[in-house]
Amino acid sequence: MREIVGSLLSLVALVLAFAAGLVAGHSGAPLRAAGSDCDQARPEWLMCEDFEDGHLGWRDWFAGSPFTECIGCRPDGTNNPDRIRLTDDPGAAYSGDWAIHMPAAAAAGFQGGALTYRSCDGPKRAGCNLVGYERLHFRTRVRLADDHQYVHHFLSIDGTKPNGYWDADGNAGCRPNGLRAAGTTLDFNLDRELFFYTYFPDMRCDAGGYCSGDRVRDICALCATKEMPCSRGPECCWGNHFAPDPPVVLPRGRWVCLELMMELNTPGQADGRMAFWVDGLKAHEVTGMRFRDIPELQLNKAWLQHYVAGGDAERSNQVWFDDMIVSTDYIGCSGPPATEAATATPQAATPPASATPTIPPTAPPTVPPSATPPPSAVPTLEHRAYLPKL
Ligand SMILES: [Ca+2]
Repeated sequence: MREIVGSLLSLVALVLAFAAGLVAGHSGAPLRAAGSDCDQARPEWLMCEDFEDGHLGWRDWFAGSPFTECIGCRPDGTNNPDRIRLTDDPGAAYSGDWAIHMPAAAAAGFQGGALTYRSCDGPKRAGCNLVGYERLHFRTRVRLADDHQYVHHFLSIDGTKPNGYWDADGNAGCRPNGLRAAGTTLDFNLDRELFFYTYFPDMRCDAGGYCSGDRVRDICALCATKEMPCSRGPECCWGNHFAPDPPVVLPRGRWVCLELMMELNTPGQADGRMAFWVDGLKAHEVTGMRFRDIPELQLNKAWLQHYVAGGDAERSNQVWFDDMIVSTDYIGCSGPPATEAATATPQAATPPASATPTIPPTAPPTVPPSATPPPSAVPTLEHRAYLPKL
């Protein structure tokens, strides 16, 4: 009897403690939203942002966030809500209540926005010294509006030397020299077919034609100031495309789990890689890349970007992001930790035209019981249907 009474008392104490914890949670720091991937962070994750502190307002949220720069924000640190905003509109978030919304509104000339993560050595700040990595994975939940048509540039992984914070920026037109910066961007075209848009030392560049006269002179002059002179003669370099065949389409109107990976090569060898996954299915992998010639050039930046410049579009192209993660290993979409190898089935990497990519048996992209995403976010046969576009 005493034991039973003791057990009952323990139970009562447990209930009271639990209730007290809930009250403390509500009166103190805000409780994290149920279902966020950030609640189950893994050791290899460098950052995880679920935007659930959005109720703090832009400035305070940004100060506490892992991001160092914002495109679509004003010099005083506030956001232009016509370009980038935190939202708790009903149904707008994948996890919890909050997400980031880039409305590309008419009042902003239909321009998009971006948030930059850098792996700072110490507290985050623009211009910090950087910790570099040989391989980075960048995963986000993304939802394009039903009528989304266009983005100029989308999600990027980049890298520099530890003290070269800005060296990965503003290099458009220049052939990388393997010493200064490396990176890749996951873009999609007007049919929403995904592809890597990549600069690398052995890339194909344009010469002659439009790339003549003042234009190429200006480009080569700019590149020379960035230690990337046109040493192979006058040329204009734009990211080379690496696309899966058949194409893989980024759906509109629902949340998609999108992950990209970049792995640097061993200096002196062409063994670099890049890959991307859609809803946990490997959609494309590129191997044999030479991105760099020195070990000091490493990866240190992930760019949550929906870049639409002024004059690019004549209508809004809206996008929402939630649950962004940067990791040194494969992230996946949910559930128990998976390994990249588990998903890297040859069939999924380079599907023959008639094949339907299959969900790897060892890493099912299922939703954990604690998460309650909208039903449309659960991979179904409908997802497979868009993968092999005929
Ligand atoms: Ca969220």
